Amino acid sequence: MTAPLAALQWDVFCRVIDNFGDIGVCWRLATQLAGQGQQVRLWVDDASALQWMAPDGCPGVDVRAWDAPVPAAHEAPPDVMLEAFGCEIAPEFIAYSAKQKISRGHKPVWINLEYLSAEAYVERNHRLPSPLLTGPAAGWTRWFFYPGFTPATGGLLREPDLMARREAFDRSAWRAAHAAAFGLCGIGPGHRWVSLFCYEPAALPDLLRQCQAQPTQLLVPPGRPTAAVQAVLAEGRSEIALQRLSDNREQLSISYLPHRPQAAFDEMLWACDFNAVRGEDSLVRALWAGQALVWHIYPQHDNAHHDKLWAFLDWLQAPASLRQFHATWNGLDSAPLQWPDDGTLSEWTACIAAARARLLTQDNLVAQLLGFVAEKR
Ligand code: TRH
Repeated sequence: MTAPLAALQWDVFCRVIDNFGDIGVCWRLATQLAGQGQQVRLWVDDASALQWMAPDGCPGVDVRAWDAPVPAAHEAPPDVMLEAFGCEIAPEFIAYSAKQKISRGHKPVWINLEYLSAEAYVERNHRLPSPLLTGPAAGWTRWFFYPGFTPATGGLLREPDLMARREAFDRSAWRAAHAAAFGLCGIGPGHRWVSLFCYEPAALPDLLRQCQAQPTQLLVPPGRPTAAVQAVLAEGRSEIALQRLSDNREQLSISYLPHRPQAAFDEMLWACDFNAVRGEDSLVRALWAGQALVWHIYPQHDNAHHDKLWAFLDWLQAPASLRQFHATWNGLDSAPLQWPDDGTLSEWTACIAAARARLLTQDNLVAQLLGFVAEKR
């Protein structure tokens, strides 16, 4: 049993490759560490998305530009250095940290937090050391830390009070407020609410076409999802006329959403019967939402994402219909998209709820990181 960790100084490093997942994951990590009484400096090369993702900031989290000077003499040096997704901490910071080590006597715990995957290598590589052989930190160890879906991995980001907030969420009130804000009328209890956070799936015209067959409220976040939907509509590929900010037409109503803070993004997922998500962070949040989902996986040039997708679906114990839906949504085969009827949707929801129940028996990522650091210090 590891003793609880005193408040430590964490330096978290994030480089934004594209989209919002890099900073989205790092922000959740930083705030959840701060929620456990830790002090966090978040070094990021592009903090622009935080303006809408986290407009109020967070006590205990100090956001710094990637190329800002190293901490001043009166500031606490790092107890933990965590680089997200192999982003390579700046040499200046490593040199600074090595100098602090000489004066303080003990070196920081250095962690490389990896991407999320359900593939088998994750369990094998989790907690492996990588000794540094050269440079000012020669002789130190960098530790690989893998998030994941099984007890032998680092787990997933989850705030301690998340499920309580999820339970207390009033879905009807959220939907009514959304309808009022978007001037929607005629949205009854029989409507299916669907969120669409995706890249540019080839099956999007099919999805839009099939959504018209029953009363559906489609929530489309800004950026690539909105552009993708509007491109389909403009080309007439789904036989729906181009719509404005929001519109009620026949059975399908589409709302184009503005960017919203992460907590509000989560609530959108809780409010829906079906969530299309993408990347890494929104997938995890959709699992916690416990509703039926489809994952648009981040595509890699060598198609490495195919194995990653199948590994996830295996872990999920996804029924055949949900596997097929993922294959089509991700362009892995050209079978027609089969939008679920009510019975199939219930089956998918039950699958996600069961997966969530398995995950809830495991420690969350921050709890595991705290335990790991306590062990290695
Ligand atoms: O945006 P993503 O596709 O991010 C990524 C990046 O592309 C990254 O390079 C890649 O490595 C990774 O995927 C796998 O999807 P993701 O991970 O779901 O991140 C989106 C974040 O944006 C998530 O934290 C939720 C947040 N978000 C909001 O908070 N409010 C919003 O309105 C929207 C649309 C998103």
